[in-house]
Amino acid sequence: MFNDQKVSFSGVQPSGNLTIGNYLGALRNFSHYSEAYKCFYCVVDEHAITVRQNPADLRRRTYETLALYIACGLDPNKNTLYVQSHVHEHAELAWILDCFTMFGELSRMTQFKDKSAKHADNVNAGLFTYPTLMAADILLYQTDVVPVGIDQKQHVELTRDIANRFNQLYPDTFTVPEPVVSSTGMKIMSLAEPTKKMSKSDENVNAVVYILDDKDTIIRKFKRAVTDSDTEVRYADEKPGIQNLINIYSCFTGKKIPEIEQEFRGVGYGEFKLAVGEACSQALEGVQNAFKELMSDKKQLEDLMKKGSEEASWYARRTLGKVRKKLGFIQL
Ligand code: AQP
Repeated sequence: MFNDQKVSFSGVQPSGNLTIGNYLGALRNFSHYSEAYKCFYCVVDEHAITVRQNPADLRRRTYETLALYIACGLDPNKNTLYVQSHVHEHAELAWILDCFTMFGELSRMTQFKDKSAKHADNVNAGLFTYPTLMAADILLYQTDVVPVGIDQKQHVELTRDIANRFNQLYPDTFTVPEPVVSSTGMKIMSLAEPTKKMSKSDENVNAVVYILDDKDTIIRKFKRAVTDSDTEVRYADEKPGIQNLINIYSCFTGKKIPEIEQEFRGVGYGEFKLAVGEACSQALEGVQNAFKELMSDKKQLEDLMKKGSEEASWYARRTLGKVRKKLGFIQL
């Protein structure tokens, strides 16, 4: 909370091309707060380097992610949109919070376990302390709500623990944030392995539908989605592929699960998959058109990055100043 106004904060890493998982689990929900909350939405490029990135790709994706924020409905005049590395207070507060985070807590983070297994040749300290940088991102803005997909809930819960620990020693420093996980789209699964989360860094491009995929590609990917040997479109745990497709269809059409089961009763998987692909590509068309226009003017995107980072820095400086004072650092 800043000056009696509630705050929403979230971010997306430019670590790959954004997926419909990122869109349905996070991005699409950001704009729900634009009217009533002070909103900070950040392209978290510093998080992305916990895994090796090609510099040219990282740069391009940083522009693209900012453009997608706007294309997905975030008005830069109503939301503070910026790039994490442009606001140095994030990294500075992260170091301080490292000193208030326990080794055991970080060791228990599911994402650390998954990513260190996936990148066994590069289990760097940044991968391990990623959640304290995320805590710094959130706590710098006195955040009340953090809209995220379910995979990030554990990190927001750790952020709450860190904030409470700090507040106990130094009262009234941080607002303790709440994770907000939307009831639909909280975890979109891979089309190739439907028991695994859809991820932008998945090497199998057919497992992932990107927000910017064209209609034919989207339909082809859904047609090839792994399902089961049954033919019934039914929402059941033993049918993870179909369950995932029903979820996706529900997110894009707003239809409820029983209604979808009814709509596709007696119809084969082929027809259902085609309908999912069409609903998805139709819903993304407007986002894709807006994205193309935004990307045609890089100078405008840079101006927006500058405006956003100046706004964010003002708030970040206030919180960091308070933290430094409470800790006993000398103010010159
Ligand atoms: N499959 C998903 N379903 C629902 N929500 C998802 N999110 C990610 N994947 C899904 C949500 O998107 C937001 C941004 O995610 P991130 O960029 O911070 O990193 P992530 O959670 O690690 O996402 P990815 O796509 O899996 O990236 P990589 O492959 O780089 O690790 C978050 O709110 C996240 O919950």
